[in-house]
Amino acid sequence: MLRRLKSWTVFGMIALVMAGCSAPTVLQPKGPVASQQSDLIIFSIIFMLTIVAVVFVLLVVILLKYRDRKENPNYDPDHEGNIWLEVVWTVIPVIIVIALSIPTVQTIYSLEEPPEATRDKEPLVVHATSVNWKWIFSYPEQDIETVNYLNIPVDQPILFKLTSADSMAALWIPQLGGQKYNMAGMQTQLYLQADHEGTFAGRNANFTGEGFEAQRFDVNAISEEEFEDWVEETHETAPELTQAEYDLKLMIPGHVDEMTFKGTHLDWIDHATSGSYALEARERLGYEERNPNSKAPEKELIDPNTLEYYTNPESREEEESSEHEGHVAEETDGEHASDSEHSH
Ligand SMILES: [Cu+2]
Repeated sequence: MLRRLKSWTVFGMIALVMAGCSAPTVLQPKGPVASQQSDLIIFSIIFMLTIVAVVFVLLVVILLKYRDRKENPNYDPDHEGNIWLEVVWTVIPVIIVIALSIPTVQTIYSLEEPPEATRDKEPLVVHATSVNWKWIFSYPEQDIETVNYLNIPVDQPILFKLTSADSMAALWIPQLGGQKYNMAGMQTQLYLQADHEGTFAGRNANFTGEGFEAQRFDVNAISEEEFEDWVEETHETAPELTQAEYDLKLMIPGHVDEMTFKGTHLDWIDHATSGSYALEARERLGYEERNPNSKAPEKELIDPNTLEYYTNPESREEEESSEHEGHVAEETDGEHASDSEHSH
C-alpha cells in the first residue's frame, strides 16, 4: 500500500515538473542530510494524502448512505451525542499528530549531529559569512577563502559556521540539505554532506533587499584528491587576502564574481563575535547608502591605500584597544579560542 502510494507521489512530482514547474531540487538529494529531509517530506506527504483519501471516501459513503430518500420522506436523523464516536474522532487526530511528530522530531535532532554514515570522519570546517549580496567562505584549516563558490570533498561532513557581516541571511543548498540562518554578531552551525560529485546550486533563502535574488553560489563537490590538489594549487597561485581588499571589495554592498584567496579574514575579524565590522569598514571608506532609484552619481570610495588604518597597522591597534574594552573577554571565549587554533 505504502509502496504504491510512494510511486504515485513520485509520479505526481514528475507530472508537476513536466507541466513546467521548476524541478523540486529538495526531492533530488545528493547527500545524507538532504536524503533524510526528503524522506521525511515524502513520508509526511504520503501519510497526509492517505488521511485525505480516507476522509473523502468516508464523505462520499456517508453522503450516499444517509441522504434523504424519496422512499423515506419522514427521515429524521438522530443528532444527539454519541460518546463512542466522540472518543474515536478525538483519539484518531491525536494518534495522527503523534505519528507525524515522532519522525519529525527524531530527524530534527539527528540533523544537529554529523551524518551517521561518516560520524568517525573529522568534519571540514567552513565559515560561511553573508554580506550584502555575496557569500564569503573561509577554510581556517586550509587557510583559504573563496567568494561566491565553494569546493568541498565528497563523503566528508562539512561543518558550516554561519554568520553575517550585515543583514540576516540564510544559507541554503537544497540538494545537500535545508537552510539555516546567518546573523551578525552570532554563530549558527549546520552539518551538510555531499555523497555525489557534481555542482549544486546554493543561495540566500532570506530576503535582504535590492540585490537578494542574485546572492547565489555554486557548490562543487569533488573527490578528496581533487580537493587536496585544489588546496595546494590555491596556496601556490591565489593572491593573499588583505584587509584593505577585503573591506573595499567585499564589505561594500553589491555583487562580485567568484574569487579565491590565500589566507582568511578570520585573521583579523570573526563576524560572529563582532556584528558591526562591515558598518565600520563602510564608514572608513566613505560609503554612503543610496536610494536604488536615485539618478545622482555614485559617490566614489576612498582608496584604502591612502588611509593610515590600512597602511599603518600600529595606529589601528592603539585605536582598537581604546575603542573596544570588551576585547579581552572575546579572546577568552571558548568558541573563539578553538577557531584560532584551527587557523594555524
Ligand atoms: Cu540571532
